[in-house]
Parts: sequence; structure tokens; C-alpha cells
Amino acid sequence: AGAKKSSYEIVTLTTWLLNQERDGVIDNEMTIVLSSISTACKQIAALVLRAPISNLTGVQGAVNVQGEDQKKLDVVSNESSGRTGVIASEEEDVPVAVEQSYSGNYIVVFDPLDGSSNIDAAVSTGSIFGIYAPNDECIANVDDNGTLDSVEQRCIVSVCQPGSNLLAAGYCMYSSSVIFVLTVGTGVYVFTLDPMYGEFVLTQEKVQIPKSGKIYAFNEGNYALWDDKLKKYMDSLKEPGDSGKPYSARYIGSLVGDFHRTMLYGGIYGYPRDKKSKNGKLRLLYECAPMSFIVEQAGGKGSDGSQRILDITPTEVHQRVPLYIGSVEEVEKVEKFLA
Ligand code: AHM
Ligand code: MG
Repeated sequence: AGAKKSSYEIVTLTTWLLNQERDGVIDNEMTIVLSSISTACKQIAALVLRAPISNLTGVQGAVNVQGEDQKKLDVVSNESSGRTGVIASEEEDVPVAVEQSYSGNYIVVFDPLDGSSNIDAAVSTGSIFGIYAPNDECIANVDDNGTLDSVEQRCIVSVCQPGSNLLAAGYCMYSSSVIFVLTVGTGVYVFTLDPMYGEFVLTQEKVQIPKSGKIYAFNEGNYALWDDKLKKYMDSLKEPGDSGKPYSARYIGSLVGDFHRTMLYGGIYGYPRDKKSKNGKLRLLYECAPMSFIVEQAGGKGSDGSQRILDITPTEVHQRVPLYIGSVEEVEKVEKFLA
């Protein structure tokens, strides 16, 4: 994993972003977008921390566009999230265009509060985001065809870009520490919220995921619904091998938490397709693609079992895709079993 910063050289996220802007890595608009996302994450962290006190646990009574119960905090988190040119969110039916004056043209995709089924037990949750440049080509094609003319439809087309177009991605994990992880395409940087000052402080830079690792995170409750090849892979992890020790199972049921551990300790996180969920559960645009960009920046791999997640162009905003993500050797191992 990346080098730890010593406690006396404090670099806040704000300073770090300004340094990136000064060095020409990101432009001023990107600095503003990332800084407003980090503020939204601090607000969500405060809400999560106080959820049992302020009666924010439990369901909202509505279901989101994907037929899932919305937790009260899903709704509040979605409302607290930063604003940019176009946003697509797990909690919004269709992408939303936002007043340009405030925010510029970047396209932000996000899952405001992922793993929210953990909230009522005060277990880790997270927010995930990805940032794309506006896709002028798509918008121009749409105008020429004259087929999609509402702002809503144009937004759908412009957010449906492959992950390889991502300019930045990150997540915030609400856990024993509040951790903000960011890449702008120059490696992975980890910031920790200092509760004394309310600032994110750089705590790890250029994080590298171990090439292999003996921890797996899958919801094995679905085993009976899996394909035989995947069952064989899972069985193989339980064989003690040369070291005499099989793999260890760890599963929080919170992608951000399971991913963060995988990135630091090595191993694999998987959400396969199964007999009931043909494309698995996780969403390509705002869950799998941002995480895959981050893992690649850390030297790891994100795959749907046969192809690179970042090469898949979504055709729908809430499209699902199987996900295998983590250490290169571990992801390649499952790909071999599935081939
Ligand atoms: P959500 O977006 O509705 O919160 O669902 C996503 C979460 C992931 O964080 C987690 O890895 C997965 O769903 C857990 O699903 P399951 O309970 O089926 O194992
Ligand atoms: Mg989610």
C-alpha cells in the first residue's frame, strides 16, 4: 500500500486540489466540483453519525426507480450531494440537468449512500462518484437525428459513456474513520477527515493494491444460484493449498467498505450474475465504473468476468453488470475459472 504521511506535514484536500490545479493536472472547474463533492460527503458523514439520534434510521416509505426501499438517509444524502452540469444518481429516475452557472459542464455520476442497509446497525456505508467531460459528440448526434429532443433524453445519452472516459473518481467511506479516496488519473490518494478541524487530510498517496491477496468478499448466500464454473472457483478458495491456509472470507455488504479493505490488504470482491439476477446487482455507471477506475489507478483490475469494466459503454443509466475487482492475480484467477 502507499506511503503513510508523517503527522507533521499536514496537507488538506483543499491544498492538494489547489496544487493539482497549479500543476495543470485539473482545471479550475474540476477543483470546484471535487471540492463541492467533498463538502457533500462531510454533510453525509455528519448525518450518518447522528442517524440514530435524529431519527434518520429506517425506511422512507418510498421505493426508488429500481424498486428498492429508499432509506431516509438515501433521500437526504441525495439531496445533500454536490451540483454540477448533469448528474446521474442511484436515487434519481433519470439524469438531471443543473443550472450551469453554478457548476460548469462536468457530468457527475454518483451513488449518494451505498450499502444503506447497514445504516440501522451503524455499520460502514459510503458514497461513490465519477466525473466525465460532457460528451458533445453524443449530444450533437442526438440533435441531428432529431429523435431525442428533451433535455432529459440528451442527459441520458451524455452520461452513458464508458468508464475509460472517466476524468476523476472516488468514494467516501463512513466508518471508524471517514475516508475520502480520490483519483484524477495520477494514482490513488487517501484523505482522512480530521474531526478536530472538519478537514480532509492526506494520509496515503499513490496507493498500490497487492498483486495477490487471500481474502475474498462475495455474498455466498447466493451459491446455489451460481453457475457451476463459479461454484468451482469458490470451492477452490477453500482448499488449504501449499501454505496450509485457505482464503479468508470477509463480507460487509457495503461495496465501499469491502472495496477499501480489498485495495489496502489485497484480495477480491465479487458480485456475480446468478439465476435470479442475470447481470448481478451492482450498477455499471455509478458503482462498477468509478471503482474500476480507482482499482486500475492502484494497479489492480476490474472485470465483469471476461472483459474490462472500463471498456463497457452503458446503454442505460441504471444498467447492472457482474463485478470482480481487486488484486490482478485474484481477478485473473476467477476469469480463468469462468472462461
Ligand atoms: P445499494 O446500492 O442498494 O446499497 O446496494 C449495493 C450494495 C453494495 O454496497 C453491496 O456490496 C451489495 O449491495 C450487497 O448486496 P447483497 O446484500 O445482495 O450481498
Ligand atoms: Mg448502491
